[in-house]
Amino acid sequence: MAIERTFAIIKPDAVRAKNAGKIIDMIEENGFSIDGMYKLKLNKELAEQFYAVHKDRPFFGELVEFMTSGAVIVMALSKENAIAAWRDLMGPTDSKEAPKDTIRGKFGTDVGENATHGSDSAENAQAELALFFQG
Ligand code: 3AN
Repeated sequence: MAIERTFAIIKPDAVRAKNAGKIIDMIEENGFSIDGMYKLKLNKELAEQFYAVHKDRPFFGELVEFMTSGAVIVMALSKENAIAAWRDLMGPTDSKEAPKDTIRGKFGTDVGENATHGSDSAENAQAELALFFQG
């Protein structure tokens, strides 16, 4: 199977709670390579652009407010089958339903404050990586 690259965010709730190091440990223990990584605070325009597919959802305003509420860490992760593997390691969107051995199960609170983001398809991975990692 080919090496794939995906895009990940450690969200403001996890950065605020000082769980970023533990999440990065889990990423490395699960065989991902971190090809790029930096910390930034998203502004409203970038958060709205990033989540544009959700702009008509009732939680869009809340989502943008949360994602701009503090620093995030963005990462380019690679391994075999990385897109699905990273979503498996994160667990389901609702942290309350996430198994305790997943990142959201360990560090998330609910469906909004769920510690991490991961691309859901090859197309979105490519677009999201291009938004945050040029060149
Ligand atoms: P995932 O991040 O697991 O791919 P999506 O794409 O359904 O989940 O949702 C994108 C983000 O929007 C989620 N990570 C979560 O932060 C937020 N979100 C999804 N559903 C809700 C909701 N019902 N209320 C608040 N925020 C939500």
